[in-house]
Amino acid sequence: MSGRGSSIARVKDNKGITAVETAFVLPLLLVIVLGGLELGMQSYMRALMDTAMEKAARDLTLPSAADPAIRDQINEKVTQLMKTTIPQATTSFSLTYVDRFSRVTNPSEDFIDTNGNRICDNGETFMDVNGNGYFDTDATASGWGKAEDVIRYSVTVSYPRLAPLPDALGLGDTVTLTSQKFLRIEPFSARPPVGTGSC
Ligand SMILES: [Ca+2]
Ligand SMILES: [Ca+2]
Repeated sequence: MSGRGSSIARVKDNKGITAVETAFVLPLLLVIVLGGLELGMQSYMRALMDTAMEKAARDLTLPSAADPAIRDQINEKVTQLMKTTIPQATTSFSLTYVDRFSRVTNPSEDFIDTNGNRICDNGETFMDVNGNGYFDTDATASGWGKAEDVIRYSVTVSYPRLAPLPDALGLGDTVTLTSQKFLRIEPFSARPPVGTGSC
């Protein structure tokens, strides 16, 4: 092959290599850019959600929050704030309660473990915290609770993923964020006494 012919061949080879490199690099670059945008939006939505929940949790400490209609209004404010950024955003709220903060991490009702086996048995006495007549290893209850109870108020926010990231990344089409706040109901009324039972 002449020198000129060899140069032309090298140029063609280089173009081929460049085309192959572009075919590999472009999708990767696109994923990086879209992923960055997605993470930025998630970060913003999470900050927005936390701000909304902070305000909602403060409102829930007011006596008026004992009214379910008022709590619905508080939830709606959170929802509307999330929708200001992404109108398709949906929210789901949850309220549960226990009688004290330590029961958030250790939700079992207390009992007198006379035989030391860490199980409420053999007629051992338990404190029926949730008043259902039974010993519960998890005394967490749904709803608003009563005076001095500790409320766990949580929200799940979902919205369609903005960037069409490949399913191969396993990210799915929907972004789901959660936030929770703990607050104590003020003793606006007398706390009812806790009964006992026998396992
Ligand atoms: Ca026992
Ligand atoms: Ca019980």
